[in-house]
Amino acid sequence: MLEEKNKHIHPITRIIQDITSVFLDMGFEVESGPELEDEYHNFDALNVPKDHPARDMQDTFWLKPENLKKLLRTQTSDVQIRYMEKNKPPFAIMVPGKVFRNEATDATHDAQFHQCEGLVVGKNITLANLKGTLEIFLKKLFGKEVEIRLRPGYFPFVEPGVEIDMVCFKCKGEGCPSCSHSGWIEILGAGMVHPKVLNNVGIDSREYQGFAFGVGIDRVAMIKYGVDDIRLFYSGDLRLVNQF
Ligand code: 2U9
Repeated sequence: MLEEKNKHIHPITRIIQDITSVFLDMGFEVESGPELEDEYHNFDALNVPKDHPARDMQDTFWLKPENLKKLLRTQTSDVQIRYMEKNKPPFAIMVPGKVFRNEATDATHDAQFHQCEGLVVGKNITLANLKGTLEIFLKKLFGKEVEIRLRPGYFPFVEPGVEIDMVCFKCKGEGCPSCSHSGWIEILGAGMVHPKVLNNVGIDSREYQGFAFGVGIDRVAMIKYGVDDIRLFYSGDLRLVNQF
């Protein structure tokens, strides 16, 4: 694809291409949507409680005047909500995109970053489908030797929610500084779509089930390419981009 030596693809774009191609191969469609959102599609429809801290000024960039309730999306799930408002199941979609959080930055957090979120809705969809699909995804992205485990996790838009870890690449599970000596690296959040979320978009949750997941693209790029500060991706420093 890169015909000339002096052409480079930004590492975030590259990971988005890699992830997208894995899901296209599995029959997913790719969707996108607005970065400037309303409170309903970013929070209410996703079952995020009115008093949830994520809605605070400290965590979300609200646009002025504040009474208009417009914000910079904090997750790409608003796109899945918009898709479900217009389409009937069954479907499998994935949404790569930029999201924003109003928080202090450090080596692993930035005010903007990228996510890839997927959503599968149909009849008789189970947690086994979630586990199988995401195991295939991680093996295609990181290599066949990937080993995963599921732990319980909480996200308002899924029930049950799970966090998915992979055995640490560096120490193969022995424990090292990269994995905080646990032997595992957290890579995905996921779960079965909350019945309230399906009902909010007019899908009968007694007839249909779904699973959803989210992965931080910057985190994948940091792990895959050994980049130790997320802010480098947004610094515009060509010394980073020229290596890809
Ligand atoms: C709909 C319903 C449910 C998407 C999900 C996560 C769990 C998750 C994080 C991964 C790293 C965000 O970038 S990150 O910090 N995401 O843990 N995302 S379930 O669930 C959905 C999406 C859409 C309609």
